[in-house]
Amino acid sequence: MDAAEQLCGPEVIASSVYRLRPKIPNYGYGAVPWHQDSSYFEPYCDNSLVLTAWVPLVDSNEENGCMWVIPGTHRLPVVPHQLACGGKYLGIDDKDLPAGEQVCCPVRKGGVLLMTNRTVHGSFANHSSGVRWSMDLRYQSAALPTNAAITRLPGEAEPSVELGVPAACYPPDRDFLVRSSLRPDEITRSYEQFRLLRESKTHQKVTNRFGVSWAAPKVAKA
Ligand SMILES: O=C(O)CCC(=O)C(=O)O
Repeated sequence: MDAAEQLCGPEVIASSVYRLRPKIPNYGYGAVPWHQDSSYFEPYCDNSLVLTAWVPLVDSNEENGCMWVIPGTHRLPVVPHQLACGGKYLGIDDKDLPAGEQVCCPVRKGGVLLMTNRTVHGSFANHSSGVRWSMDLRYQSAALPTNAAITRLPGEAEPSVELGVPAACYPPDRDFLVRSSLRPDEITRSYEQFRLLRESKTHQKVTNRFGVSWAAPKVAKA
């Protein structure tokens, strides 16, 4: 959180895009293709920082499918993305993949890898015998579009159809305030507050900038 505050500013919003990932050994869908996180977000937020904190819960390495990055790509615009891995993810085709060294980033349990929303990254299959558990958490300034239930202060983005300002950088789910000196009473602190957030989907779609059609999720039959 201290790192997020240094990079995003003192009023820190936790993005609604947070995941807990069990990467199962030798399971095809465990691999995540090269992408920029902004490909999933509103284009309005491309040029602002949405910080990704990737936190492995076990030692991560090349064998169990740790993260890979292409350094310097955070300075590039968002490149074209397509549906990849059987329609489960957005990914960058080889022809659009930015040039640069592809760097494997082993991170020990308890460490964190920080990336921006434009850093090109991916993670590949787990060939070990254990599950590679990780969390990815995202932070942004409260001055960026957010659907967190907070008082807007002067200079902070307000949703506006006319000005093209979206409700949030990722509108389908609820952001929340996690650090603030200006409105500390509005920080989400309790499990109960968090549970209510999880139940209050906004049903607002993200701009489909790559014109993809997501397949309906498959529900396993009992
Ligand atoms: O945890 C992984 O393997 C991939 C996560 C990822 O690509 C992301 O957080 O954007």
